[in-house]
Amino acid sequence: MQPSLVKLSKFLSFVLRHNPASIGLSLDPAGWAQVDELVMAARKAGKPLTQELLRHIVTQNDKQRFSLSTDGQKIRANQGHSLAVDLGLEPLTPPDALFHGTATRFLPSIQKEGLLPGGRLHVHLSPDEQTAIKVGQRHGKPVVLNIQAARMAACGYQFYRSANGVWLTNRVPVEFIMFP
Ligand code: HQG
Repeated sequence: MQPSLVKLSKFLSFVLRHNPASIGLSLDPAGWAQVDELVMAARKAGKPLTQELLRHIVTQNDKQRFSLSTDGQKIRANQGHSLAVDLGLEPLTPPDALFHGTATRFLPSIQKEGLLPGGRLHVHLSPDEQTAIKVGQRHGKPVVLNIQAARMAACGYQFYRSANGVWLTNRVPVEFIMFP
């Protein structure tokens, strides 16, 4: 994607996951914004967004971060929220293992507390190690933790999978984490 579109995509992530009020927008309880309202609010905030660009970003996004409603009138982020939205995801049985990419500097704290959602609603887990490495690199020297997801599920922890394939859970206690 062109750099200018990546910039707009990051702006959309910020607005739709964290701060719609920053451009005077509101989301419904399921996290949806009206496409026409979003485009108008973004333009008022000085962003060169159009409906056409927005639809291009949704379809071309490398991680499929956004969904349009079936009628195409609404848009929401698929995951990553700090706002308390209810995406309506059904609990799902996870695979035996999932992966969490983080940075080595967080390990001492994770070894004490397990994985916590921090600023977001969920802890994010990847289905494969390659993706987890990329996620970890965003924070520093990457390290991949192996999460015993099936064992967690057997102990009553719930898992969800976002529309773009990210596994979500509320927290991961340290006894379910295999450190490298
Ligand atoms: C760490 C991206 C200390 C955790 C990605 C992570 C993902 C702890 C950081 C999505 C901790 C939070 C989310 C503890 C967790 N002590 N550190 N007890 N528990 N951490 O960005 O998972 O490109 O909020 O390991 O692909 O890195 O934006 O979460 O390093 O799916 O679409 O605290 O964001 O997606 O960082 O990334 P983040 P994340 P997008």
